[in-house]
Amino acid sequence: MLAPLALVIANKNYSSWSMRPWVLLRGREIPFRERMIKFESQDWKDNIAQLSPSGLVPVLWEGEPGKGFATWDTLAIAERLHELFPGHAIWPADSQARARARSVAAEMHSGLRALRAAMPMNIRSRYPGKGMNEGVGRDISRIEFLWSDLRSRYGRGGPYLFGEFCAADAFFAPVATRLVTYGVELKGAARVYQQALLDSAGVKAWSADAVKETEFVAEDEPYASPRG
Ligand SMILES: N[C@@H](CCC(=O)N[C@@H](CS)C(=O)NCC(=O)O)C(=O)O
Repeated sequence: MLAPLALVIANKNYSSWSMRPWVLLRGREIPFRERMIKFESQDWKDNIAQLSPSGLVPVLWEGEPGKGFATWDTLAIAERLHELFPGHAIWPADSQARARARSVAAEMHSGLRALRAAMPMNIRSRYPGKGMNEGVGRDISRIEFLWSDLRSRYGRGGPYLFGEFCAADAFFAPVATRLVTYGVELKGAARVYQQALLDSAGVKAWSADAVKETEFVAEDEPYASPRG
């Protein structure tokens, strides 16, 4: 029998990597409990070594966090969920669609770096116009192309990239919120998809928690006015 799942995550306002498997588990209706370990907290200092083999979040635990079996790094977590829950459509059923979904999730994971660097996730804040530069503009054009291309090729069965909500959507969830934070407006099918992603059950639930958080993490706040 499968041990109960626990996902170790950090602050919902800031931790884009934590958001991905969390919205995937919610989106595919897989029960789990969360163990939040906030950035820069005493809890982090005391417990991160036990809760995360890599020292980073997220980590999926089968069984008690820190004692059961760990899978870390978002791509590995998606693959582990695919193996553990073959009936939950973590990736699309069609082989080519599945390969394409994995390609774009991997591209998000290792690429789109200008966007990730200049527009850090910050769900509760609004910084329209901040963070834009040439590289970010290129990344946004790439996202706009990918989203509308995938929707037209694979999206007939529902509002998401491959129809039903899958791991590829989860990988792009923090991009959808970043575009809101930094006031970037997409066009056409990409914009419609962005809204569907923001309205999806998992993203809504995560964001509702994120806006209530009050911790300020300076490293993730390049555009905030100094506090004091
Ligand atoms: N490639 C990793 C990235 C994980 C990552 O960078 N997580 C950040 C939080 S969003 C983290 O744990 N930062 C803490 C630190 O750098 O000490 C993944 O896909 O899970």
